[in-house]
Amino acid sequence: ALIMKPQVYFVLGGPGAGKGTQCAKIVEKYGYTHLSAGDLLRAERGRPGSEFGELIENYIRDGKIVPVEITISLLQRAMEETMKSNEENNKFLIDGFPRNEDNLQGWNRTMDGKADVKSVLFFDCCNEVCIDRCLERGKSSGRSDDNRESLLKRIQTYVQSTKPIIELYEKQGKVHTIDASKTVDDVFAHVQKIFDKEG
Ligand code: UP5
Ligand code: MG
Repeated sequence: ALIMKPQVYFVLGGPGAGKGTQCAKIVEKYGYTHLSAGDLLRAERGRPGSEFGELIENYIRDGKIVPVEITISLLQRAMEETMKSNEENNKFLIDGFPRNEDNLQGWNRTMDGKADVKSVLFFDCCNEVCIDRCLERGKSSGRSDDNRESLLKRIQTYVQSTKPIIELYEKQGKVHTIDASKTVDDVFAHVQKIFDKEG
């Protein structure tokens, strides 16, 4: 049988830019598998017996980026699980990763030749809107990082560490920049233009 390689879109943008919201809509319409690195880390944090639970919680609350070995192993396992039942389930949205140089190097080290990065969806949204959305969500999300103190740190990490990664991919001509400050439907209209072309 053919060994299919995972076809990956990285989905990046500030905290609360709408990555998860748009990924859900892409899954529904285009049949991708959505892997949120943040969700995978939160699940690992809550897994009884996890040796990383406390470390992950401390990093998330401080808006810092978890060492890549942990994140990559979770992503890799999730991709393998998805493709185990059907190899043709090889289209992935990797949401919220890679966020820094350590993430990028870890990905390249581990996944080189094993997965194709098709392109990067960059949900571009100003910091003020990002903060407002997360604070609003924080009223009911239960996320330990949806508070003003954590948010300032998340924004700082985003600007200092993640933006340069997006710029790096931009230089390779791999980035689709999407204005994420519009309504959910308007943002998705732009997303659809991209996926209708690229599949
Ligand atoms: N909303 C969404 N779109 C809207 C729109 N167009 N108009 C109005 N409202 C909109 O949306 C956020 C909120 O805004 C929701 O209430 C939504 O209804 C509304 P969401 O789709 O959840 O945005 P998203 O970009 O997914 O926001 P999220 O908070 O998940 O982004 P982060 O990047 O901050 O969080 P993530 O879960 O990816 O990471 C959390 C932490 O995990 C990181 O800070 C880091 O500590 C750690 N992490 C790592 O260490 N490594 C990783 O690789 C990944 C994460
Ligand atoms: Mg999210």
